[in-house]
Amino acid sequence: MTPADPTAPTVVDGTGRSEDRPSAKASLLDAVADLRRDVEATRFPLALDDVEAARGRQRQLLDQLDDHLLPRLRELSAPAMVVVAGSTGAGKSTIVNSLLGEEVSAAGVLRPTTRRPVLVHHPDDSELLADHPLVAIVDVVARPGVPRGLAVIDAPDLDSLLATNRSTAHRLLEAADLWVFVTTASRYGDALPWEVLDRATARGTSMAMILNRVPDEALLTVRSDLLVRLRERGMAAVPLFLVPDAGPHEGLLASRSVAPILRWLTMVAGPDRARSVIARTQRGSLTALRPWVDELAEAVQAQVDARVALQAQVEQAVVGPAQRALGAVLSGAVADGPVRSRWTALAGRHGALGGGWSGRRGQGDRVAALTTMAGELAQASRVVLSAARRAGELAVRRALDESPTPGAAGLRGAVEDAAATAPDSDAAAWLAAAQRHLEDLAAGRGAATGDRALARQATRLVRTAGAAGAGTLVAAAAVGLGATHVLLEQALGGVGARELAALVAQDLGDRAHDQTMAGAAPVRATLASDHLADDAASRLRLRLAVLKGLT
Ligand SMILES: Nc1nc2c(ncn2[C@@H]2O[C@H](COP(=O)(O)OP(=O)(O)OP(=O)(O)O)[C@@H](O)[C@H]2O)c(=O)[nH]1
Ligand SMILES: [Mg+2]
Repeated sequence: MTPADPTAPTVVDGTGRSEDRPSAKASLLDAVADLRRDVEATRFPLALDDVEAARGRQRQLLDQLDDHLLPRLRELSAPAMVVVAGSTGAGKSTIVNSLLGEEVSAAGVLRPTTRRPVLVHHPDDSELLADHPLVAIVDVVARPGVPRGLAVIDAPDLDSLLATNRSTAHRLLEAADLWVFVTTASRYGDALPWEVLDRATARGTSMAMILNRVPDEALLTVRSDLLVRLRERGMAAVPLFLVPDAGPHEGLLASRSVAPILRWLTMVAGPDRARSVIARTQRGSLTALRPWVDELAEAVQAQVDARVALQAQVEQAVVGPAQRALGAVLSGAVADGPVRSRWTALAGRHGALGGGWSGRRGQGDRVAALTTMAGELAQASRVVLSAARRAGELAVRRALDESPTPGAAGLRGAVEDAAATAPDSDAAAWLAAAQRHLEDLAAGRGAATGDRALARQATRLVRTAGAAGAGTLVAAAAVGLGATHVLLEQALGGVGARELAALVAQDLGDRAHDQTMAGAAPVRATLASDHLADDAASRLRLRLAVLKGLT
């Protein structure tokens, strides 16, 4: 490879591939390719006001990178893209045909109104164009009448009633190395031409203006008026071509009408000129896309800021309810109601648990009764855990409803979609944990490690009531069923019973607390997106800084 020089003339070998093709500095190509990847990967998870605009900017940026900058950096020797654009009926197709001296439409590629763009190039440039992404959306025609080094594109109307025409035309402009804007004597005062020209200026794109269908008598006035307007907009250097009105006619314009345009294009196509047009537009677009990337980065930052606010609001919203859920468990909410009345029935004089606790007689009945109690406890704790979960969800929903932060409403869906399913398994897990705590005690593990007497007492309790039954007793005592606590004290002593019950109560309280906190889980999951991370905008900003350093 020879040193990259974007203005160096191209030497093309017999295959049409250049031996000595100027290549963009690899680092610039890499930087633009990196930028493109990060622009494409950018997402806006929160429904903020500016999201649609930002997505539009993102698409525009990608079009510009894909259709113009990247192909240009990869293939500096590809022909300069000359896009002929303007309003419908301005005479774009007529002018392109007249420049070629033949109706490209005669080949059947043009309709009365251009919908599919036509790209005409010199046959020798075919290979250099083959990989260009625009080839997919245009009809490609090779004609020796086109100066080498140029590809002239007849675009659909820019301000079309047809959305597809509009978007194609704008996409072509993003891809262009040179804009040729065609308007008419009667329409050049419209807003469109000037908006488009301003855009080209802002992007640093090379351009020319063709004023078509100028009546002879108006020629002088129109010319001076236009020159004044161009000068006022800092566009004095824009080449201006006036094409006289041909009157009612079909087909091509007289060749002398378009001769100045053809001369100019041929000049522009000269190797040095074409390269400098290309290089100028490329510099322009590299500079012009900076504010776009900035805009995207800012939109990402707005998402991050909203995420920070929403996260704080949602987390704040569940703290109180979670604390209350814990408090409710510790103050005996699970023991109230069915659990207590069932115990009263079972432990009453005629109940299975009524005839003392440890005798051999009636042991089967006692185990069955404890199983029934376990069922009641599971049911009651499930109810409390579900309520805790719902309280969390409700608090989150309310926080979102009342939130002044944009994007809050869009998160409601996440809360509504989540089904409160967890408490079932959590209730069973808690009962299992109660049994495990007791078994730990019996095995000499846990808080009272080393208390041999307590371990023996616990072992005896497990043997008497069965592991599950003893666990149930512990769970019942833990949720505040006083009578069971008395039994537990008889079995383990005052301190042992209190500590074990407190441990198991805290376990359930923690589960209730966590259930409430889990009410915020769906929102938390949405907000945990990488696209909302603190440094989400910094990637784009970094790409921008690298690009600034290279241009
Ligand atoms: N009277 C008159 N008609 C012209 C002149 N130049 C072009 N036309 C006619 O204007 C009509 C529109 O011209 P086109 O070349 O199809 O216009 P266009 O800009 O390509 O239009 P779209 O493809 O719809 O965007 C055609 O019927 C042309 O023959 C002119 O100088 N005088
Ligand atoms: Mg047309």
